[in-house]
Amino acid sequence: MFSESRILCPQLKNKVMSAEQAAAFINDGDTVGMSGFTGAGYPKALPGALAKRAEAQRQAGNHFQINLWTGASTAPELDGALAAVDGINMRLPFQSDPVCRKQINNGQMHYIDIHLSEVSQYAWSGFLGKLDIAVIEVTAIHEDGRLVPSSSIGNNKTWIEQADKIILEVNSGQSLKLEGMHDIYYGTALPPNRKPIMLTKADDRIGDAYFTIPPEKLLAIVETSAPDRNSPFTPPDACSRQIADHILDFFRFEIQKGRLPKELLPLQSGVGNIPNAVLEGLDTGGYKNLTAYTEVIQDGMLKMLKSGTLSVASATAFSLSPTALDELNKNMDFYREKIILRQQDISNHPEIARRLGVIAMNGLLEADIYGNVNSTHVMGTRMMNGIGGSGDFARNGYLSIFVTPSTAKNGAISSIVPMVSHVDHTEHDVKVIVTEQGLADLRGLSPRQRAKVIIDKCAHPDYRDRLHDYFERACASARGMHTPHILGEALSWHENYEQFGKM
Ligand code: 0RQ
Repeated sequence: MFSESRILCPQLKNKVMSAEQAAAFINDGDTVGMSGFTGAGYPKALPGALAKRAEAQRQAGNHFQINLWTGASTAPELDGALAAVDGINMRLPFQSDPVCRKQINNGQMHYIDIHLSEVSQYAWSGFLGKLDIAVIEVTAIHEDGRLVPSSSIGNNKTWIEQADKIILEVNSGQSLKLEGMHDIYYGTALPPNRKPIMLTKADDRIGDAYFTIPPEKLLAIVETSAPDRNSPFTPPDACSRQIADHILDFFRFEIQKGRLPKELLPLQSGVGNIPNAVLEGLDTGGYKNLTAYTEVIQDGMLKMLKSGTLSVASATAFSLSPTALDELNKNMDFYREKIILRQQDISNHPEIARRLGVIAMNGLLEADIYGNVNSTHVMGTRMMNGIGGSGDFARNGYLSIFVTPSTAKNGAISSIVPMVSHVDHTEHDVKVIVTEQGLADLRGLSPRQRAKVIIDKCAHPDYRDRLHDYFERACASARGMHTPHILGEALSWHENYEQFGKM
């Protein structure tokens, strides 16, 4: 059907132009909602052309910055290219780009770090101001104007509906067989008009496979063929495997106790070494027919789908290595039956995470002895990436598991501290903490009980005595025995590491 062209709609076809011509529609001060989630489905050509435009404007003595909204992190061609020319005034809701990070921490770029499930509600409610232009990558355009989404959905539905004008990138590098994998739900509303979301299993389909746009909003179509970011996959190291083993033991124990079914509950997994090691462990652990209700499908989940360990994976985006992408593309007919891509306000929806009883597994920078978790701020002030979807799942899931090596920077920093220097996940949301040293199950424990378990099970032996000593002196100070602290000392713990925190 798309053998000649990926754009079959005659009415839209006459809007095809170069990325440079399309970039000319975007002006200083505009707020631009772009597609893209964890390096998948972001526009490939327009951001570079826009960066050139920003630079040229700057050379001519004109100010040129945009406010940039996306689904989550993107790629050097988008975040990196625009940040390099100081082209971003305000960024939201998540990034992991080194150039952006530097500017955010220099105070050059504003950044709103926000729960990924809430972004569309913020946009719909008008809290973020007006969205001028949406720039969305799609796979193809049907004759009747229906858009086949790309390798991520993210906030695309919201951007298309909210933006005054739209620019599309039609990427012929994306597999046409993505068609049918998407499930765009059109029933969302703002309070007081919300209805229950009738999704009761990870593989329920509740929407349509396509986006549509009002033709009068379309400014331009840019044709591209470049691949997604597709970072190579680092195989799990010894530390990740130890963490994975603790989690696998824990799952076995919970099944034995009758607190988890033998198919577990839908898995949510952050991206990276440790989550992938857990997925690999599950894949060789004799499990069958597990499900995933998560944000991102990474290499480990694809392998589990292939082996039958996982029967279905619901997400909003892919985050694959080149090898895994090749596997996906070669066997798309098989995977299309088992993968559903949803918009992020549904993939991360609190109502659904709570109903399905998601098992949330995410990374952290530091946890304190009472179970509060810092996922975002090095030394309490410097932004690493952002909270992403971790809060959506951690607070609302059945189990919230946080994973980390017990030390950072070759042992110079303890990941377990007396008091976190910034809180993303409070003691009320954190149920299990795991390091290579062991697993602390915090459910049913008071703060003082939690402190002992976290220090004994999770802290590195080099820091255990110091943490116990702190805890005992805090208890002896008797300033308050519910959550004992010596406040000045708790915070000065981080100052000792200041030299390691420069990013
Ligand atoms: O830096 O590589 O320069 O040494 O932080 O740490 O151990 O490699 O772990 O890659 O899994 O990232 C929390 C950042 C962990 C991530 C975080 C340094 C450490 C290293 C990375 P170097 P690791 P990971 C799904 C859910 C929030 C978003 C989220 C994250 C670097 O998991 O961004 O969960 N989470 N989203 O050396 C100083 C400490 C440190 C430290 C680690 N205490 N102090 N530096 N580091 N601990 C995805 C989405 O939502 C889209």
